[in-house]
Amino acid sequence: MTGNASSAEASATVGALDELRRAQPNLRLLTAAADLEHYGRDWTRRWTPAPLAIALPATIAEVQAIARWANVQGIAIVPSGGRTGLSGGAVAASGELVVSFERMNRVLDFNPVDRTLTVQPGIALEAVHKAAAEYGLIYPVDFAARGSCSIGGNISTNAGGIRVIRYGNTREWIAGLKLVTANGDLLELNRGLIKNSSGYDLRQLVIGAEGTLGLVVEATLRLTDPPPASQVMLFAVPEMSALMRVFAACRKRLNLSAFEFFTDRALHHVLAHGAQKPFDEISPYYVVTEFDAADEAQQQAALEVFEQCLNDGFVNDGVLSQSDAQAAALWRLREGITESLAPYKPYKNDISVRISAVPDFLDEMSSLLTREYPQFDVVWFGHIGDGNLHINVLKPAELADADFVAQCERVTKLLSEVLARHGGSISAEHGIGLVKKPYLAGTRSPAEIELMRGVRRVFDPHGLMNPGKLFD
Ligand code: 2HG
Ligand code: ZN
Repeated sequence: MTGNASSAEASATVGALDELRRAQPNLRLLTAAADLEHYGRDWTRRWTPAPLAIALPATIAEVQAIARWANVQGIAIVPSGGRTGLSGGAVAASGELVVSFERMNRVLDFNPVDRTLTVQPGIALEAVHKAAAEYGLIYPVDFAARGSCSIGGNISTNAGGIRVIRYGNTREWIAGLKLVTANGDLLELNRGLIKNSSGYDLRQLVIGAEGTLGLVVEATLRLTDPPPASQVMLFAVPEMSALMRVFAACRKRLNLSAFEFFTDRALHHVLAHGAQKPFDEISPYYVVTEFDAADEAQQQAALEVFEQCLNDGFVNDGVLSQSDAQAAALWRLREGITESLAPYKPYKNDISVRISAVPDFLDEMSSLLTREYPQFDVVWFGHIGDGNLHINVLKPAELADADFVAQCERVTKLLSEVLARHGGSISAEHGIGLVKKPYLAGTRSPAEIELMRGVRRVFDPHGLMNPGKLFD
């Protein structure tokens, strides 16, 4: 493109923004460089933010007006929640309008009969937890970014987290959605119904669509009873092949709500970041599991599982929480990993296979990573009880970002082939966004991708809703 053409384009988009200002005088719009930078990126730090502007609507009517304006002007929209995403789904690097839901962050309604909480999309997950607790109930989806991530973003990636083995993903807990489509229409999807056998479930299509089918402007969340009192146990595990054996032993006797693992490298970083050392000896693997422990029989069962695993050689050591504070300290070892690795600009994989495929997949993955990454610190952890593993490859300080990413992408290509052989997915819970887009074809068939594109075209014929995410 010539300099003239791009400057003509720039003044056209500035004109378009003036048009939006005139049409919506109360709409808050930000254009300062620091705001463009702040709202134009997520936790992936790979792209240089370059949005046109940031809109902070306060009402659904404003969101509709924005969508109509964007449709007429041909301007792309990037929806923005807590921007804690790890796949680049909220990155605005090409003159888009970022629509931040930061001001739409309230609880709108609690219905005690339906046991639902209706919220605006910008509310943080932790605020949802607190609101549910005020009514003696829980919203059970939970993960480390709870304080910063927003429900709108959770819905857009079908977020999972640490209690999926008991409660499932976000998808299971969305009773209804309001969606503003690309042409500014407002759809009310499923309206909180438990039973609704009336054709395609558009609500479920929107969950996990990463903002490519429209803007989620309200959500009705299902709540449930709080679980019984629980305990947390940390195991030191001597070898990889024992991990799923420990899982089987725990699952047989205990009512599990979480089963997570991490490696010695993860422990190393989390300890360096201030966590407390759990055992004197270092083991190659660790498991954190949480289970119901409301009575003595359940607590006794946990001790017996530990003894059995010790006798079978599946674990070397263990610690059982005796208080909420101890449980929180054990959880910190797992939940603090991402933050402890952040200074190393890690390259991330978030992959899944069926639970039954985990042992064979782990074997193959482990040889691949050992062979292909001899030069890097590679940290594994994740939700192994539901088949979801996180791999973080740490960037050596002296290596240029682009070289590092290129090396990791070559290995991810190989990893996606291993995943395809084991029937797995290149994105378990973080979404495809920009980061995983090149590997989508390893997880979804050409026919599926074609149908997905077709759905996208129906919802958004001009391709203005979070373009470039999921697929080109
Ligand atoms: C977690 O399970 C998150 O802690 C983040 O999904 C994973 O940082 C990661 O790779
Ligand atoms: Zn995770």
